[in-house]
Amino acid sequence: MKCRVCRAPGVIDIRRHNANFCADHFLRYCREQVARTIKEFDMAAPGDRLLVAVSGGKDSLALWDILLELGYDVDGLYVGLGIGDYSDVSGTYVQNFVSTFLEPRGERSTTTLTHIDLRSEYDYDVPTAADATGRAPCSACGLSKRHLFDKAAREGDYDVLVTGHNLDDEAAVLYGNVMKWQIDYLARQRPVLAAENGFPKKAKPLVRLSERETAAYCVLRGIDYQVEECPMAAGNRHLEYKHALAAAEEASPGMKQAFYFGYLRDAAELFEQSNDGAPDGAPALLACESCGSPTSGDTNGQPRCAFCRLSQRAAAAEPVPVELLQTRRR
Ligand code: Q46
Ligand code: ZN
Ligand code: ZN
Repeated sequence: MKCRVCRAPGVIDIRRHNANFCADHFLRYCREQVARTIKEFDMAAPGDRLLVAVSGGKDSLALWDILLELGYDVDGLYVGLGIGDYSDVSGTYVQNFVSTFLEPRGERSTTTLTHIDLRSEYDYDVPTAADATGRAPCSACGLSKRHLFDKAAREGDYDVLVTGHNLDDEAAVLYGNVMKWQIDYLARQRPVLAAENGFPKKAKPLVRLSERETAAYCVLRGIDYQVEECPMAAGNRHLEYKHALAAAEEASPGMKQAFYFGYLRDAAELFEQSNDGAPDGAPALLACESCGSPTSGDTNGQPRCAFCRLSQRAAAAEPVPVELLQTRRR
C-alpha cells in the first residue's frame, strides 16, 4: 500500500476514493477536503470570526485544529453537560488540547476557549433536565446546546458557528429523515444555514470526512480525545442509522458520500421549495421575555423560549445523577 501522491508507504486507505496516503499527505488531504467544503458551500469568508463548538471528541478537536491550520480566526466553545464522568473526562480533553497542543504552538494569543458549565451557571444538568421534563436525554441535551451555542455566537459577535458533524453523522441524519419523510427537516438539511431571525450562520465543514478519517487525523496529529460513547446515547436511533449505513458502505464503498452529496445536489432544493410553499409557514418569532432569544414559544401569552422553560423546570428539580436516570429509564 503506497501513498497515492508520493509513493511512500501508506498509513491509511480511503476505500471510497480508492486511495492510500502517507501521514503527511493524509493530513493534507483532510485540510483540503475542509477547505474545499468551506469554499463550495460559502461557509466562511476571509477575515470572518468563527466559533467552533467542541465536545472533547475527535471531530470537533480535529475541526478546530484544521481551521487553525487553514488560517482561520477561530475560537472554541465547550459546554459541560453534567453527564457524570463522561462530561468530566470530555472537558479534560478539551483543556488538554488547549494547554498541551495549542499553546506550545504559539496560538494562544489568537484562539480562546469559552467554557460554560450547565450545573454551575444554569443550576441543572442534562440527566436532571431529562428526568424533570420527561424528554429523551438527547433532546434535552440538544436543546440546551443549540441555545447556548447560538447565544455565545450572537453575544461574541461571531460570523459563523461551526460544528464537527462529519459525513457519517450527516448521512445518518439524512437517512433518518428520509425513512420518516420529515419534510421540514429535509428542507433544512444543508451543511450551511444562513443567519436569520437572530440565529447565527451555521456551518459543518467536516461533511467530506468520515469519522474514521477524523479519528486518524487526531492520531496522526497527536490529539488525544474522548473515545467513550456518551452513556445517554444508548437506544438513540441515530446510532442504528449509522450501523445500517456502515453495512451499505462496507458492501459498496462510496455509498454514503453518494447518498449525502447526491441529496444536496439533486434533491435538497426540491424540499426547500416545497417547504417554502407550506400553507402554515413558519410562525413569527418574538424575543423571549426571560433571555431575549428569538422564539415562537409561549407561556401564558408571554414569549418564552424552550430553553428557558426547560432550564427553569430542571433547576427546580432535585439533581438526578446519570446512573439513577438510566435505572429509571429501563
Ligand atoms: S452528548 Fe447529549 Fe450527545 Fe450524549 S446526551 Fe445525547 S446529544 S449522546 S452528541
Ligand atoms: Zn505521501
Ligand atoms: Zn429564553
